[in-house]
Amino acid sequence: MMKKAMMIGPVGAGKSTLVKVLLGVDQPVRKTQALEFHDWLIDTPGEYSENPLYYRTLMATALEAQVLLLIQDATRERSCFPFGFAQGFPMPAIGVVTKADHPDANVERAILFLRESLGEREIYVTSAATNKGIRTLFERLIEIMRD
Ligand SMILES: Nc1nc2c(ncn2[C@@H]2O[C@H](COP(=O)(O)OP(=O)(O)OP(=O)(O)O)[C@@H](O)[C@H]2O)c(=O)[nH]1
Ligand SMILES: [Mg+2]
Repeated sequence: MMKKAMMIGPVGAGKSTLVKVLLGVDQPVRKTQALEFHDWLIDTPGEYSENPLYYRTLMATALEAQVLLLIQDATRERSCFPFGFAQGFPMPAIGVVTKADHPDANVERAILFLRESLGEREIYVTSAATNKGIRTLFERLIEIMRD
């Protein structure tokens, strides 16, 4: 079975955009309405991370993944994950800051938010608009999924 990485994060955080750049797909993104399996990436609707009613579904789907990507939008003024959220999952998680290119981006703040839910795990700072950090993240994911 092919190993997979799963996107977790609030509505509009840039999960689907990140899926597209990681897969090299050139298509406009739409709001994600349901779980979507794209090759080695699992995309989730932001509502699944925002509403605890969906946590059970999120957990069940996560069992199909080898690694979780906790997505934090650099322009967002709060975290959407509860404290220690990543520790509640049995597989490793890494943090990804999105929209680092944005004029309202605050990357340091985004990293602090991720630290609350992720602890000391690795964090990658990215922009799908400029491709910043995308290659490094891609290579790291390939490495994790090869193990
Ligand atoms: N400036 C900038 N905008 C981005 C970036 N990544 C995503 N966006 C924009 O953010 C908006 C939301 O992106 P999506 O990828 O649809 O977000 P999502 O997390 O999949 O949202 P849901 O499907 O609702 O959960 C879109 O307008 C994207 O163009 C980025 O790196 N930089
Ligand atoms: Mg989406």
